[in-house]
Amino acid sequence: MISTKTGFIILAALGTGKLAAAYDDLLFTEDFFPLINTRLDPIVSPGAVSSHVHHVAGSSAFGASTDFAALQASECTTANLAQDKSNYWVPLLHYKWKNGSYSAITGDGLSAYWKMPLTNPTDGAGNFAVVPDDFRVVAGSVNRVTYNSSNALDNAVSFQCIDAKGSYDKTPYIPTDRECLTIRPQINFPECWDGVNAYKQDGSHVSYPIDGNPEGGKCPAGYHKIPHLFLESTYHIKAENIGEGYEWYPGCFVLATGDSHGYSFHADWLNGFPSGFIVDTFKQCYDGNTISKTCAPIDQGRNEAYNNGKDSNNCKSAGEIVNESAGQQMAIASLPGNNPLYDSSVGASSRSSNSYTEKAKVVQISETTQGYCLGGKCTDYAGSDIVVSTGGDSGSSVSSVAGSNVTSSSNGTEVTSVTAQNETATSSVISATAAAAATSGLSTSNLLSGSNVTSPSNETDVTSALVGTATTSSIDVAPATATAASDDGDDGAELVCERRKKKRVFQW
Ligand SMILES: *[C@@H]1O[C@H](CO)[C@@H](O)[C@H](O)[C@H]1NC(C)=O
Ligand SMILES: *[C@@H]1O[C@H](CO)[C@@H](O)[C@H](O)[C@H]1NC(C)=O
Ligand SMILES: *[C@@H]1O[C@H](CO)[C@@H](O)[C@H](O)[C@H]1NC(C)=O
Ligand SMILES: *[C@@H]1O[C@H](CO)[C@@H](O)[C@H](O)[C@H]1NC(C)=O
Ligand SMILES: *[C@@H]1O[C@H](CO)[C@@H](O)[C@H](O)[C@H]1NC(C)=O
Ligand SMILES: *[C@@H]1O[C@H](CO)[C@@H](O)[C@H](O)[C@H]1NC(C)=O
Ligand SMILES: CC(=O)N[C@H]1CO[C@H](CO)[C@@H](O)[C@@H]1O
Ligand SMILES: CC(=O)N[C@H]1CO[C@H](CO)[C@@H](O)[C@@H]1O
Repeated sequence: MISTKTGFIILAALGTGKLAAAYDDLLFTEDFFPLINTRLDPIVSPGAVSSHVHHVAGSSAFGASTDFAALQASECTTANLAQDKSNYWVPLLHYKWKNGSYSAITGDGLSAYWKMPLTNPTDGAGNFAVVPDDFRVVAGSVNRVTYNSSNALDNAVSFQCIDAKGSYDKTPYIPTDRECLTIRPQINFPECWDGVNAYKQDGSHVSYPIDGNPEGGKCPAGYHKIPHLFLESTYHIKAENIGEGYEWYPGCFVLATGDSHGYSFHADWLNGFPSGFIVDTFKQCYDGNTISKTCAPIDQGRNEAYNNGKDSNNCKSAGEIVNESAGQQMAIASLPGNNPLYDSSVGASSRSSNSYTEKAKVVQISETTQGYCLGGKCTDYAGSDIVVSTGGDSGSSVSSVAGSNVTSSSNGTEVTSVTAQNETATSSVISATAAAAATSGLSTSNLLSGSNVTSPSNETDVTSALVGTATTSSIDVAPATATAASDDGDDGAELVCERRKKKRVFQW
């Protein structure tokens, strides 16, 4: 599947090169399984909890302070190119339910297209600069609130929509005039570099070409051409990837930044390639006219033997996570961080600036914390110290949280359903819970289940509780990994388990 895709794109790119001289030519592609969805950003917020949740792919070392050395030393990557120990991340896409809660949309991970600016080299054909090992770059801007079609940065971001009629349209914003069956936020990275700095906070170590076209062109004076990265994050929009009851309406998709329009979309690349890899590969595989279809470093990198024997499908995060839910298994009342809903086309003023105190912390990932992705299936943080997010626009109602010893830290938070941590969900356990609820006259939709579930705050409104009455002391969660096998047709169980049964199937 992947090689078919690659083959197809190479052909398409060669065609493009002949017809439209202004576009860069493809060198190689990469497909990434998701690694983790969490509120960390080692480029923009090193060592700290970052401002919004990221959909992260690549090296297993990803954490709050990851650097080139940590990437190179990491065990594996979720890329299908073993040499690439980089991390890449974008804001996660969420669905806003009509009741105001949010669910993360299960994504396909990322795809990268490495292109070489063959058609407009500034320093002579094939003479590309090699970026430093600790090169870092952020493409796009989280603060952008305008769109100017003459501006390369604004043109770098787009949303590809495939609708039910099969039409395949690209807009600079998230479409609101039709339902997309597939939506793909995507971005071109700058392909000009100042030749000196590995990173500058203001982004001036890199630049887009000067003519407004982010996909190829002349660099500003003093900047050198570097390989061009185009990054896609694909979401298939259906109940399976969002939650039962999903229904499209204009404005229902919201980036983790709180933005329903999309101008704030951006992406980060923390370099983890072996020194000079991309330019060396170009030199080895470009025959002066086209890129060879067989290219030794790429062919070799597709082999899992070079990824410590791990297929990109079973490379698991060994880095860090933030102790909160990203809404992947249960809907959350607000987006993690201080990210109330806003529309980036209305201008900066629509972005509210609540006073906000960060409560969440950076935690080393482990089997206890869960919260990582494996084979395209992602779970939320489930450590004992989970924080209920209340920083957003929908006030104090938390529909559900998951974790062992779940506590609602915020005063007045309404918790209507809690599931306890501890794995091995089986249909019999879930049924037992639902059956116990039925016999005790409790409403399954307000079921508080689990061992040692406590509601410490007196203001917390727990509408009903079922503690310790199930036949096992460790009532499931086994979140996303619970499969359709647990669908025993018991409607009571469905209510409790609908989110955790979401299939996290990575598909191409
Ligand atoms: C749009 O961008 C171009 C090129 O950067 C600039 O010259 C022009 O002033 C911008 N237009 C507006 C309305 O900002
Ligand atoms: C997680 O969040 C809680 C609540 O704010 C905090 O007190 C705790 O220290 C955090 N856990 C870790 C391991 O940092
Ligand atoms: C849950 O709470 C009990 C009682 O406070 C405590 O003994 C136990 O260690 C806690 N479990 C976890 C996983 O934190
Ligand atoms: C909002 O609706 C979703 C989908 O039905 C549900 O999962 C979530 O718990 C609801 N939130 C509240 C606060 O009721
Ligand atoms: C909870 O909120 C109420 C009213 O807003 C306040 O009176 C009370 O002191 C708060 N309790 C805590 C523990 O913060
Ligand atoms: C909770 O509040 C009620 C009335 O508001 C009070 O009677 C009760 O003692 C409180 N419980 C605790 C544990 O503080
Ligand atoms: C994943 C997990 O935390 N599993 C635990 C479930 O509970 C049993 C018994 O308490 C533990 O042994 C498991 O480690
Ligand atoms: C999983 C867990 O924390 N179980 C505890 C529940 O509470 C009983 C009694 O308080 C403990 O003995 C269990 O270890």
